[in-house]
Amino acid sequence: SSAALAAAAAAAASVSESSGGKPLVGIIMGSDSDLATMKAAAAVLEEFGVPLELTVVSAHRTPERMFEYARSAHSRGLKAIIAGAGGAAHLPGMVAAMTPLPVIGVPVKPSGAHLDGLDALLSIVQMPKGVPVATVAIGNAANAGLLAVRILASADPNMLDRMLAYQAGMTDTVLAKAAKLEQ
Ligand code: RP5
Repeated sequence: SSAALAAAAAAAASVSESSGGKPLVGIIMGSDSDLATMKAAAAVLEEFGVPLELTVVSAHRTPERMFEYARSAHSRGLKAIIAGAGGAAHLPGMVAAMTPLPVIGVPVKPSGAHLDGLDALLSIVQMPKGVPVATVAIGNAANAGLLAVRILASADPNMLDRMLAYQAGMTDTVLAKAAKLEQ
């Protein structure tokens, strides 16, 4: 709902404020109905302390807003854009066409969709040579968040340390489970 989206956007803004920084990652989605999927990307960024912004930008319903968003993103200080959409999911590709920033596409499976998100996946992943979109699995917005963190980590030693700690934590969790199974 739009109330949920407003709450999520406000939470994103407060993360940015509390870290004293302008947003480094922009999360956009074609519809507020995508929020249930896309909030996982915001949760990852919040966990890593990455200032973010989050809003709805629709390629088909608000094309001029998409143009403005994509054109201004790099000069506003964003370092990466995560774009999610379902169905004929043109948002990530169109945004990638209008920004020099890395764009991560999230194929969203809208509820009640007939094609299970495969339409969105193919719309996002089949970009022509020259206009890349890093595409994650259908619905896997968490991985989009993690990829954005890795992009930031390539130029930020603190973020690199956090990613190393996250990976070590994952390894420990799996090893602990394996040890339990072996008992
Ligand atoms: C896409 O159509 C959106 O990204 C969403 O996944 C899907 C359905 O949107 P709504 O009709 O729920 O607004 O553009």
